[in-house]
Amino acid sequence: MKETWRWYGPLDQIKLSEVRQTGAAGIVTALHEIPYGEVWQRTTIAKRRDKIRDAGFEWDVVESLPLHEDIKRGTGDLTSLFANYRQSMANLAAEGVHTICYNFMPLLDWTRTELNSPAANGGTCLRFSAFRMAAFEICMLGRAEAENDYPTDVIAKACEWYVASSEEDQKELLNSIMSGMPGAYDRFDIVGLRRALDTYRGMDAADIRSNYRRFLHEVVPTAQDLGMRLCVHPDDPPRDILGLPRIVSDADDIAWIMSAYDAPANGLTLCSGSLGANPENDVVDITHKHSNRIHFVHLRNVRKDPDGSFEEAEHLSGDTNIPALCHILLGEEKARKSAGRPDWQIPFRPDHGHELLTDPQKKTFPGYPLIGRLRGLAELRGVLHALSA
Ligand code: DNO
Repeated sequence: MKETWRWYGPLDQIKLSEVRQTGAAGIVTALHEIPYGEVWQRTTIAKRRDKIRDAGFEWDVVESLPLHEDIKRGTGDLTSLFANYRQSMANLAAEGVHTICYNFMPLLDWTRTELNSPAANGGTCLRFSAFRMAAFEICMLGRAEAENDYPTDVIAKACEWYVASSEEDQKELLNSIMSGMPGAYDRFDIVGLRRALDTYRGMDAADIRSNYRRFLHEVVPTAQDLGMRLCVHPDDPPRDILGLPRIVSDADDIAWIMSAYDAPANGLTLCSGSLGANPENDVVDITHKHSNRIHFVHLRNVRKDPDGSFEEAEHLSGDTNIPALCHILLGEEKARKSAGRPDWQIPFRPDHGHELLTDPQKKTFPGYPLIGRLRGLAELRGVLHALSA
């Protein structure tokens, strides 16, 4: 498997020369500065690619070519949005980038309630606490229906927290929940978030699914023609959030997506951490079932609590059997290679990492410190070496 590293471009505090020292061979990045829905122009793509090449890497994966919210909502000038998406894909392909990760999460990308939760050996990790999320939804946002989404003991704890919280605590919680959106994306305040949620009012999973099916039918044929691989990232956490239906959360969802447009270009980003946060998900089984459609992999682990909370564990501890996933993926690579596919190698990246040692001194994006990820990469490299021997 090809070792890659997520780099946020010129915004990133971690320089490509530092990434070199991790031993990673490829880069995962995006043109974060371009507003959602606009075309990624060839010259801009080429300039970023050349910067990556000059540092000794290939730009292996785009993460993400984001979807404008209108596509998920099924509103607005969809004809132009689909045309722009196809044009961006064509421009990327023309500049030699062929794998595109994206997600179909309404409004928010990944969601955590704490960005600096203490980890067992020192250092900190990202955490999702059910009661903090409940406190946010019920007490801060005032979303009435949220009371139906949590058990009473979680709601009681949420209210306790809220009553004891300072303005600073509430600000920090809002900031943590909004942090899954690096780059030039929208950050909502409470009023803005209420307004944004209203734009989805009345929509259910079936509506979002039909918008997703339309998107796939609009773009996958072009991806096929261009020899590109699209790969959807699972919802994180893999469940409805803020009353917004999420449709890329479990085995049934993924099976639905793969059959909604049955072609190799309609693929999956296997994110072990996202899928692993749902106790119903057997990540090893999902990997096994869809290995021929996995075009990109995020390796990460989570430790779950019974109430739906979870924390990001070290890469090789936690609830998911990462070596078992690696074993399946190495087998899949072998099968692709013997079928003579030039693109047999599957790029993966150590997804997230704890903040360790001097990491806090660099103001990196939450979940993306240098040393914590380097530790994860080194451990995963060891597993892959051992399994390939
Ligand atoms: C979090 C990431 C996600 C991912 C997007 C893909 O760290 O895994 O933000 O990049 O959901 O579109």
